[in-house]
Amino acid sequence: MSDIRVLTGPQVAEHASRESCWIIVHGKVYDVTDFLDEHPGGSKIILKYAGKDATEAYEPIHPPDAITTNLPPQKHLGVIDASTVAKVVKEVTEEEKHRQALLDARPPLDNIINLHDFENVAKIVLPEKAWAYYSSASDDEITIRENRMAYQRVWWRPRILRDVSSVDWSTTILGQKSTLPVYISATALGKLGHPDGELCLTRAAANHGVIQMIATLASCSFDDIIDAAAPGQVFFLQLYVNRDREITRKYVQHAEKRGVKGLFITVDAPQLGRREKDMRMKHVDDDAGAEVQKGQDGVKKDQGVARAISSFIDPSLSWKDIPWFKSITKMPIILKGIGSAEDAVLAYEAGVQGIVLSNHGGRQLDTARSGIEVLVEVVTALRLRGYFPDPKFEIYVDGGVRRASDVLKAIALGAKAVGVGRPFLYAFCAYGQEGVEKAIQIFRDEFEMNMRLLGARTIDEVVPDMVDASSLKSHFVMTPQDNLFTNTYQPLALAQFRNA
Ligand code: PPY
Repeated sequence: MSDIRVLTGPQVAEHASRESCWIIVHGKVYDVTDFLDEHPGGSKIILKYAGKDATEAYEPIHPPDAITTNLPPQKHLGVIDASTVAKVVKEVTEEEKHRQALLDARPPLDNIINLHDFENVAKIVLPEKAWAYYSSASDDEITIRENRMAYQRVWWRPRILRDVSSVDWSTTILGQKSTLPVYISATALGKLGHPDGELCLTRAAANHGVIQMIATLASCSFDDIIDAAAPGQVFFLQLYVNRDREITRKYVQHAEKRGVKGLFITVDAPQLGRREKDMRMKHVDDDAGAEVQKGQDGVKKDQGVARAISSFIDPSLSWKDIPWFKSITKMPIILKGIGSAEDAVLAYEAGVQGIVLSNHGGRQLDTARSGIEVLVEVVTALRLRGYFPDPKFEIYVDGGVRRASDVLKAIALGAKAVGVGRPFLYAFCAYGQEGVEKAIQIFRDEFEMNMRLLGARTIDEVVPDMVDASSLKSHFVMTPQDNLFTNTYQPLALAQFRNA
């Protein structure tokens, strides 16, 4: 190992310009000069750290191995002699002090009794930019709100006198045991909201037999998450398909080798939706925030967001690629982001093992319908062709789920399980691992109550006759207002005048 070059702080500091730009990340020195214009977050943010240690800015936003996989080996210059780098005494900003005070004043976890409570605490304690990135949805945010409302257009037809002294809501998902008919869906950039990031999910899931879907764009590296797993803990992987299929092949095969039990390929994001809350944040402070969504220099910001994102996700992905995925992995393949019966039929005929009826938490195509509404037409179309029910093809739904009763409605209508993303994310942003455990406990309590009141002792007894979904397609029916949701929902803002 004697050929590892050791560099000093002053040596790195000499390369602090666009012409020659070195940065330090996790104790290693990289020459990123040629990468400046390729960086999905734009060159400006890298130049801010030119000649310096960028670890703190890098960490919440990138998986630890992002830099090593993106830069050719000759740009890995060596390690830094830590004694030669001046210790940066981090100034605690007023905003940070205020945030700390808010964190200290959080409601005790015992007072958290539903999933909306987590969202409300997260909204208050998260750094503004993290909240903007997590909570934002596309365009007018119609779909994110519809996701919630759609569940309220499905009404119960309960059964009585069925001896519900014992009820069991455990199930299997892709043949894997799960204590809940719910899996933790992928959300990105967990360290923006909590220093331990997605590991909070991993540890909580381990303690409660819940399956975690690991996001391609998690802040924690895939291996850090798997290394933290309990023996036998089950994971799925959410995949953004890279333009460079070799990178994708290696990533998928590595995941399979490490025991991942299902590959959820995201198919609804050939380009990232325009999320205005997140975009506005960049205009408030151009040098911070969810870097992944920033424009390249010289590119109009609203264009730049999408362009930057499209730079690593392959928009040419098509049905023709499915056989290739089947050839590189034996993991079950699930298409995540189906929004119509036509595509559900194509997915079945393509021989994948499942689909997620999802609109990406309202973050992609605005006014796309909710997963629960799409479920009804999908089941009808599949049944017509003799494709449903089929134990080898599972249907999942995600988006807007805040109650066990939402989950049970999806199951009654034909879903095998339901994905829950933001509520678990908000739970760990607000309370770390303990928050996630509490969220799981809340689900358990709600499942117990709802199944008893519904007259269903097992998940198999949650059947279509138990729901009246006749209003689901009527987007204008009146329902009582959902105050918890409405009170946590933050309306979109308009552009502000300077100095206003
Ligand atoms: C999302 O933000 O909706 C994602 O799916 C994650 C993401 C993050 C950054 C770039 C592309 C996708």
